[in-house]
Amino acid sequence: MAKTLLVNPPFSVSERYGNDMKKFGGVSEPLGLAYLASNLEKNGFSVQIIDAPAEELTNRDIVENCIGEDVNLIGVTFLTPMFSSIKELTEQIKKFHPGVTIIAGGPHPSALPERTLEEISSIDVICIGEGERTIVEVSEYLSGKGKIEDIKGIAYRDGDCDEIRLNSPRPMENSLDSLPTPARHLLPMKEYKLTATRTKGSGFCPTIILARGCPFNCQFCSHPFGRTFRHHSVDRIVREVTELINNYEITQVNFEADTLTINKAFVLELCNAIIDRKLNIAWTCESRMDTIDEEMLLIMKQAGCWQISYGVESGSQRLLDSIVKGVTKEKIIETFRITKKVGISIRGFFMLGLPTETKEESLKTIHFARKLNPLWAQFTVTIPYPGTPMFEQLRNEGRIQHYNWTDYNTWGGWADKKLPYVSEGRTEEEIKELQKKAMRMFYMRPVALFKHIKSISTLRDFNKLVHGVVILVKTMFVKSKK
Ligand code: B12
Ligand code: SF4
Repeated sequence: MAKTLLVNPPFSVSERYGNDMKKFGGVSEPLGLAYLASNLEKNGFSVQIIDAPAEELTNRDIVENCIGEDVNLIGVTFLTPMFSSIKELTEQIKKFHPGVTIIAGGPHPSALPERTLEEISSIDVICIGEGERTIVEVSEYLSGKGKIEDIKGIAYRDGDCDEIRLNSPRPMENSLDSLPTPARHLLPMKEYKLTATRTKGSGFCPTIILARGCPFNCQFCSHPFGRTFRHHSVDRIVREVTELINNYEITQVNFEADTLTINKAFVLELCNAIIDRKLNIAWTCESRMDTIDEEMLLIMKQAGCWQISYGVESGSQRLLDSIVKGVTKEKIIETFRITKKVGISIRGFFMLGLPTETKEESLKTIHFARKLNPLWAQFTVTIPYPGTPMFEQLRNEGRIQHYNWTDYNTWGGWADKKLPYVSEGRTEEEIKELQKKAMRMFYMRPVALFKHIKSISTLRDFNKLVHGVVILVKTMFVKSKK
């Protein structure tokens, strides 16, 4: 029986964060592939997942050791900075296994389907958007059922004339519960450790996707799951948590959703169910500061939520408005206040180098972060990712400096990547230095250091703190390359 191989390509933590910061990076499960796999299994197809980052495999390992004679379809997933890895991997696959069909999906090829087929000639088909139904239809087509031109949501190379064809779009999945739970049994679950800043203890903290889609308009976001908020039922979520407790003995979990708290009734129902069924699980999530209130925070805390990540983005109201964040600084300050009041720890995300940002505004952002004083602050360099309104605008204005996708990394200051965009009147070196300076200005304060010392409960926490201080001190002496 023909088999499908789904591959998460090699993309190491040091490629993502740079060597110094790699200890803070995590390796998380490729849930997109696990969703595809469970749908293939449900439809009677044989499937295997290779997670190269978790299994520490190189492209060579994959090509030489993982592709059996029975494999007829290989599905690869990728984000923009994984471009070179995917290009090399798929070229090698085609060289050594020419008969295999390669389909690619994920945020980068979904945003640029035709361009990706032009830039990577070894890819045969691109899946645009959600892939659960598409992968099943492509597998059926390869086993002789149906026509490729009828498969919604793909772009492909027409074998006869080598032209690129784009089929009609696939509507987003209406009922998330109709999708089986991700095939975690095909993943090396024990290898996953979420980023050190969002886990307790050992770091083993699987993710469950609660909802998809977001109606807001942040200009830097690519909306891979569209603009309609769709959530799993509370019963299904409780079942998934229970499965993880029973199968992997988890004590903590990360709840992922584009905008979890947008639907208050859903959050209250979920928290009440977690409390009533005594799941006794510590969890983290992300939220928008204008969709949460004290009543929700209180019940979230009671249900086990210990940390929330908020995307603050900027300390300049002018910039918040220009990126269409839709939140005021007053609202941000108030949400931080009530979150701290109920005793939930905060991670704040801040963006540096936004379009038109001045030096003074960058400093304003760093000072705002200090004033808000979350336990963790993450300062990333603005990258206009394909599929975002920001990318479209900067491209149309001719302000994108290069399309070397592998350098599209928000940790470019640490990972030494050539930034694709530098805000007007600023230099690349300055923005990269700024990323490090922001971390120093935030963490090298007695009040921040004291908070971290107080939060130490394991040797891992202690090591994290010592390592953090050492790399920040190092940045005072080693300058970023241009
Ligand atoms: C959680 C998250 C993270 C987590 C963990 C991600 C992980 N598991 O690897 C953390 C915080 C670590 C993270 C880090 C980064 N992230 Co992130 N992240 C997300 C977020 C919020 C959700 C991702 C998720 O869980 N999706 C759920 C699964 C089910 O969806 P999926 O993987 O996309 O798969 C579906 C479809 O895409 C499709 N599909 C995917 N692959 C394939 C393959 C085939 C063959 C087929 C047929 C279909 C298919 O079918 C799947 C099922 O429907 C998204 C935003 C979003 N809503 O997607 C950003 C997002 C994916 N991240 C993004 C980025 C840029 C990054 C970083 C590169 C940032 C950086 N350092 O520069 C890193 C790289 C991380 C890595 N994987 O190595 C961007 C990607 C943009 C782009 N053009 O590439 C997004 C879209 C946010 C944005 N800015 O718009 N991220
Ligand atoms: S709130 Fe989050 S998911 Fe929604 S548009 Fe903004 S960044 Fe994207």
